[in-house]
Amino acid sequence: MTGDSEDPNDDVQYHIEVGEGDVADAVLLPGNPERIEKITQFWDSADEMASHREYRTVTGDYEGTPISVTSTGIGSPSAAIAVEELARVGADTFLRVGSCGAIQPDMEVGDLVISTGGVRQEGTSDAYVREDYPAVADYEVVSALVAAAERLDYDYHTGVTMSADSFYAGQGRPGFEGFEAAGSDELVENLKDANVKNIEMEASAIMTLANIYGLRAGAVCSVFANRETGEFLTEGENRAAETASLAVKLLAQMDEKKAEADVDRWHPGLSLE
Ligand code: R1X
Repeated sequence: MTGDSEDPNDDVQYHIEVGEGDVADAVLLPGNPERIEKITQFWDSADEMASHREYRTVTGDYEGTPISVTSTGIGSPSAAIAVEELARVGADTFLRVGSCGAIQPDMEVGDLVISTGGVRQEGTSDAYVREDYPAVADYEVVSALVAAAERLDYDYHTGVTMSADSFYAGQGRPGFEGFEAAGSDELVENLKDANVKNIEMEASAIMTLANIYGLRAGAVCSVFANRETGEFLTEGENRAAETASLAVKLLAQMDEKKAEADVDRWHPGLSLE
């Protein structure tokens, strides 16, 4: 357990209130603090390390692999704070576990979307890099998430995710009293035509920061809403939680394979158990 970090000289991080040794190398990043139990139900142990504002951190193990979860709250500004402060205490792998709206017609509510990259429609990552810098998921994280979804037999899609700063106008939804932002009627249609799979609010900032720092990140989101068909259902959230937890174990296995082969990066030739 850590202390009160309102004192910036404290040895725990200012917002998330965790210190060295409180988190595993790999941290799952849901937005909602209430989703933490839905994630840790799949683990073999889970101890709360800190709870401050929207940030709640629990550390434990999944089938022998150390694992942590930190809730980020909604949006990229607070997600970036979580990545910054978790990296400072030693985390090097970040898996966003969230919900999203799907925009392709073949996507069902409850399906998973594993992001391979992001459209940076959030302003947070602009504070770090120029607009033409890509938001790209780490391929080891993508491989582990795909392998986990396959093992668990969950329906999933891979592709590009759009991360927005705004839930309403910025995602083509009407504002209060039907307000329509300029271009909002075409926004989702244009993304759909460009084969973007889903919309949420944090993945591109998390992936961008991780790339800048040489860390690994990716995202798996369950489809709560299909913007094409109008369906809405939250039942897929457990699937994303279980998939991400298993992916952390698979990433640890990849790391062992790399060490055995004395290489820096995992590749399919190294296989997995
Ligand atoms: O990323 C999105 C955000 O965290 C998904 O759900 C929240 C908005 O309702």
